[in-house]
Amino acid sequence: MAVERTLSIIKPDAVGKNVIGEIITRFEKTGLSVVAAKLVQLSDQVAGGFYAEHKERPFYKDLVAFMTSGPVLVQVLEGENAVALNRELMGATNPSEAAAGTIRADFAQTIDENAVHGSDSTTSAAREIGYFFAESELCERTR
Ligand code: RTP
Ligand code: MG
Repeated sequence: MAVERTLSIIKPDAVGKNVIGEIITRFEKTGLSVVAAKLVQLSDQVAGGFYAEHKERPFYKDLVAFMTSGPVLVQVLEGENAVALNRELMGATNPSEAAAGTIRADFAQTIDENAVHGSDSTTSAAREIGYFFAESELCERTR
């Protein structure tokens, strides 16, 4: 399997609950390594641009309001099969449908405030990583 990078965001609800460490521990325990990370307060413009693909969806306005409601931890995870592995650890978008033991099952209550984001493909990952990080900010770990 290929070593991949994926963009992970720990959303304002989870940052507010002080579970950044517990969530990152899950990534580290499954072989994913943090190669870049920053805690940031997103502006409307940055959050709106990040979720531009959802601009016409009914939940877009609420999504941007939520993502700007407090700081988020934006990070790049690296490892074998990182994109799919991260999505597996996160669980379904709606926490009530997320498999037991997943991050969303354990830390999120609603589809609107669901603890984490993870890139959904290697193509999205490349775009999303570039949206938040310069190439020079990505550290060498497993490569
Ligand atoms: P994410 O992008 O945050 O990793 O989540 P995802 O791929 O599982 O879900 P996506 O379809 O990309 O939706 C992005 C985020 O929008 C919110 N959402 N709300 N109320 C709704 O029906 C609804 N659907 C999506 C969620 O916060 C979701 O994570
Ligand atoms: Mg998505």
